Amino acid sequence: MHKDFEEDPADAAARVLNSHWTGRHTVPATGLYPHQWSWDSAFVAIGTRHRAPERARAELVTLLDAQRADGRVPQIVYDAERDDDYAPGAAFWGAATSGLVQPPVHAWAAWLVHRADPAGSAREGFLARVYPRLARWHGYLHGPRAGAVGPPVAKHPWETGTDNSPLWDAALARVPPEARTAIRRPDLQHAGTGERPGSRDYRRYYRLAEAYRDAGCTDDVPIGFAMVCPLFSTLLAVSEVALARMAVALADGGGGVLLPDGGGDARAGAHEAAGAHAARAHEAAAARVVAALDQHLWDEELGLYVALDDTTGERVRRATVNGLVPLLLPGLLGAGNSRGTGNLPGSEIPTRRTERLLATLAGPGFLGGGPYLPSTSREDPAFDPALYWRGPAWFNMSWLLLRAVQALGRDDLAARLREHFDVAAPQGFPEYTDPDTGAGRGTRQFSWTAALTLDVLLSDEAAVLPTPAAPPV
Ligand code: 9WN
Repeated sequence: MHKDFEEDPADAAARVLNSHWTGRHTVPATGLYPHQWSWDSAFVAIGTRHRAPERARAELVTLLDAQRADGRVPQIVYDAERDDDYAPGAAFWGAATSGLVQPPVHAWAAWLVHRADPAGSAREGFLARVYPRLARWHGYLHGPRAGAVGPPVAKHPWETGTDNSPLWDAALARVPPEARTAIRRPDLQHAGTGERPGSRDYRRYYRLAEAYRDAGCTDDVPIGFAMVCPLFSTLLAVSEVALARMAVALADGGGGVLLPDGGGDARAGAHEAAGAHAARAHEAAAARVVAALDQHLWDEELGLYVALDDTTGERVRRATVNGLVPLLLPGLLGAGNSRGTGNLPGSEIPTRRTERLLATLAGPGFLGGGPYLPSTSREDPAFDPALYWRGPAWFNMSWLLLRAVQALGRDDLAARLREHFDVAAPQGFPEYTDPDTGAGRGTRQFSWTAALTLDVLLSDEAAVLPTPAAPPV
């Protein structure tokens, strides 16, 4: 008998993404997650840009088409035909989209998508279409969602993207495990019970979601859960700098979005000034987030960033991968911001902590304790190698840290993080893996696993936010 020949991993990844493309967006997984998810679409676009940049642009535009009037970009855009296949669905929210949000990785993704095909992007007016909407999205986060110390709060564990991380345990324990909605668990048909949050967690998730929905999804009524997360804040800072890059590119290209009556050579100087002005505002917003993160979320003993409970004012001293993601910030310091100084204002502070964070990443809780990067430190009492965000290695986290250490020139750590992607294709692109054995867990054919594998295979850019090599088209 002849052995099947192996498919090229990039082709295998593309096949997953092609089969999940609905014509407007990519579902994270056909069974478990049959709608469009917010941050999944950003990661998907980052991978898709290499093979189908027009589809990567469409992915982000579809998501932004679902933006709510107050600027929020919804956690889920529901497919009406599949409303029974995932819970809670559109019927729960009484709307076509979830009232919650997810981490703001979108502007960063949009900039990478633009850079992959500047000519196609210019032809479609991609930046001009997405920039104002992304700026309004960030405006929502800096406005109604601002926590007491500045950076936005997550009002539900689902908003953090890392749903059952131990970072949320104490705050969630204050939520009564009683919901009015009858809870269905279609998710358990697609993943093992030992790999998904338990029913007590779910009762609390629903209780919180009901409270938020019943308050009209406004942010003036406290619902008892408001957390500042180092992962969420870092992605916002990176995305703000991406908006700064976009503002400059738009100004150079005519600036129609930046000035109401844009276009025309006579106004070129005004466009440039408007671009530089907008870019400075985005960089200042990023710097404020970074400074607050550094002042309020750093944990000297754990050697990483932790979460802050906005309700009690207390830091949540748990070691998770979320607290290592700020390693992306020093990589933003490269030359090329709008001031041309090579410094994001105020960002000397995290640079001081870079070595310590790198040591924690390489230490026994994370890469020093086993081959793959766990979502929760191996030294945390809640560590469980099979349970969702309490230990398993997730590919988006390996990717974020890979890009961070590459930008810092740490090839040794980059090589370690890249190994995670070697086990993706042979196992059918699992949602996450055991951090010790690499065995696949959760659902299979998971879109962001495929997309980020593709990105790692096809791009080795050692910059968190590449700047235009040539003037933008
Ligand atoms: C709730 C879709 C999403 C990801 C999240 C991941 C998981 C949903 C769930 O799946 O969350 O949003 O039902 O568990 O935690 O990060 O966006 O892939």
